[in-house]
Amino acid sequence: MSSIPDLAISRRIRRTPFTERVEKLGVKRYSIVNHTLLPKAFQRSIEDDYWHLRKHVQLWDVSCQRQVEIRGPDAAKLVQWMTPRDLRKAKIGQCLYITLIDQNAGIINDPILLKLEEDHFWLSIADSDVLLWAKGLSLGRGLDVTVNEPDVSPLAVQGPKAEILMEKVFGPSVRKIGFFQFDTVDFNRNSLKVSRSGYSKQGGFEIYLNKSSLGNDLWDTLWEAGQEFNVAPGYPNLVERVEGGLLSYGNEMTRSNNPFECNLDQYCCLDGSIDYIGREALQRISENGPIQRIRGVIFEGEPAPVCASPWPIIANGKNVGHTTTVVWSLQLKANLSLAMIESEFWDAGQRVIVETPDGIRRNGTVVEFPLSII
Ligand code: THG
Repeated sequence: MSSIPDLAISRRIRRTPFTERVEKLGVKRYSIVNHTLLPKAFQRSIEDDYWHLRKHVQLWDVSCQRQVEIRGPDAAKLVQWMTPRDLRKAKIGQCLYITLIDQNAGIINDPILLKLEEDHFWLSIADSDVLLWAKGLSLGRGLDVTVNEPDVSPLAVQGPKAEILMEKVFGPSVRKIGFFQFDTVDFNRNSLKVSRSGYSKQGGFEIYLNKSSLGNDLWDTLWEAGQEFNVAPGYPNLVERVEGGLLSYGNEMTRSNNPFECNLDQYCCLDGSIDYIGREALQRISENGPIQRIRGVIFEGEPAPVCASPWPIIANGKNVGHTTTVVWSLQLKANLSLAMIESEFWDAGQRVIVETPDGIRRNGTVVEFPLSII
């Protein structure tokens, strides 16, 4: 086995308001999302971090979830034009999981939308350059909006003890924030948005730090207050998110997938009552039905090697799909994959073979999505 090569870091790879602190705590590995560092390992094993996340509370530097701010008289019109989700009933203070699609219904991104005011939105984005897409659309359509990336860096507080830690730092009002809603809290005489959301199924909050210079203070305050709750540094945990069925842009979906293929049907308005990019394409796909969908596949054998490329999935002697993300499930004690599978073979219970890169063909079974294992 060759060792993992180092990454050459330049100014093009952006540090965050929390990088100093995560480095002090011994961050061991980074990924890069939206041209920004994302911690992916600290001193403990990913397994230990998984169990810790399910029991205690973690601070995650998810500054790479950049905000694309859309503001001005035509802001609501632009945001609705970018997504098939019906936003007519969206309320100020609400977070909405949405897809952005192109004219072929290919997925551009799957952000969380925060509605700050009637004419003011943040798209809290996954890994693709939404800022340029939104700027291009606004210029092309002559819309009266500004599109910016503000100085906003989310810090996620995740795990079952997130609520008690947040209450200790920001007061009891945070308890009233409902799932996928946000409110404003005070920190050092600054007002910060806080949402009840995050890229795990363990519950928690995201704090949208709007002044980079306060990064160390915010981290230290949560860190010190969190000592009695066994706080630890963390990161979006691959095993936990696959078990929980959370999708990842660039892995389960790319621009060559449409929302149905990713089981995002419930976020698509198809009755023709709203106008958005890709509507005709999406309606056409809906009429014929998608040809493939994301499913789970559980397969046997030793933990599959860590490898980010897709592996073939075989049934009846032919290729019927591919893996998108594979983990060793700590709950199932088995290999668990999210996988894109053709329609004839996507029913739960379908027997398949997964061809792992060590050349071994492993027997597997398709399971429904969302996976009902947690
Ligand atoms: N938080 C914030 N921004 C983000 C993410 C985040 N941007 C990038 C990425 N994550 C966006 N992708 C997702 C995918 C799933 C969820 C959140 C962001 C999620 N889904 C819930 C589920 O599937 O159970 C609930 C969805 C719903 O009820 O609408 O939480 O994590 N700020």
